[in-house]
Amino acid sequence: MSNKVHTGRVIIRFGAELLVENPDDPSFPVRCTAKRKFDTIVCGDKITWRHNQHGNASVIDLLPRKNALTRPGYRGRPRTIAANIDQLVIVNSWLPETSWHLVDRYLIAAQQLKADALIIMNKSDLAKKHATQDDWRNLDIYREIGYEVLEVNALDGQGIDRLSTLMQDKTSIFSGRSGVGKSSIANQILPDTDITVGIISESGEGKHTTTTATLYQLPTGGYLIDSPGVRDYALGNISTEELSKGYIEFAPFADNCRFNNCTHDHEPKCAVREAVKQGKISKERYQRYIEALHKLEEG
Ligand SMILES: Nc1nc2c(ncn2[C@@H]2O[C@H](COP(=O)(O)OP(=O)(O)OP(=O)(O)O)[C@@H](O)[C@H]2O)c(=O)[nH]1
Ligand SMILES: [Mg+2]
Ligand SMILES: [Zn+2]
Repeated sequence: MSNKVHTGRVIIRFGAELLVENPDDPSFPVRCTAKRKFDTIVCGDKITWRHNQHGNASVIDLLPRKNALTRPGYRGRPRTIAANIDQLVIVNSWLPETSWHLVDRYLIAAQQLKADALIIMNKSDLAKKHATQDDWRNLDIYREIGYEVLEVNALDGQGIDRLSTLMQDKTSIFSGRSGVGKSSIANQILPDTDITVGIISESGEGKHTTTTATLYQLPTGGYLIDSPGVRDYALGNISTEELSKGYIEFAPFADNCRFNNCTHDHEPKCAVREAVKQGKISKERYQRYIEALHKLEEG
């Protein structure tokens, strides 16, 4: 075995073992063992590695990250899910129903990661039965403030071409609740891949089928990371400033607030609140922002 140093991205991590891209033979990723000091390496990381005398491979180094998506884990400790993300694909469905708070939280996360964000409404075949006026209104609000909202059907392929185009040459991570169809959509985008898909219960709840974030190379260039479904995506440790920056439609008004550290809550002469009054910012989004702000302030 040559002693050459290779560079590759981490496909999946299980314990001390990593499956890593092999530039010499892309269809055969290599298994690498990682020392304790590399415990922080996650799916999507770029690393250097080499074959060793025993026929296996080991990690030499972790290369600098652009960013990393973390989730509050058990006991409140943040858990890193994946690294080097260009685009957060927020996957929702009509059943299980969508939490707009959760969508907002992912948009805040995207802003923090300096990543693009894309909102997917999957299971369009179930819209007739499950969609409410409120749901359509919320989707329109996201469109109005500049996000792309895609209606998708992972069973018949509706919306998949557009999604593929938007994913080209980027690393996109699929995030959202369990059972919304992240892996089903990934299967549509990756025709040669067969990711396990789960069932949902009568009540619409997913069964947490995907358990580990996994990186897939896209035939058209770029990468897709399929990730495990979340129950809730708490905000974690962010400042009130970071929170308000996640509501991108506030930005054009926030400069005109009387106080430059205005939280747009009860401060006098708040230009954001004024914009809400005048219908220039949606009441729904503002209301969710205030709820999130109070939650943050409670600690
Ligand atoms: N009716 C309908 N069902 C769908 C659609 N897309 C996915 N499903 C079904 O939804 C269920 C859950 O799909 P998955 O792809 O496993 O969902 P997931 O988001 O990956 O779930 P986790 O891995 O648990 O996070 C499966 O039974 C799919 O067949 C769709 O467009 N329409
Ligand atoms: Mg899945
Ligand atoms: Zn303000």
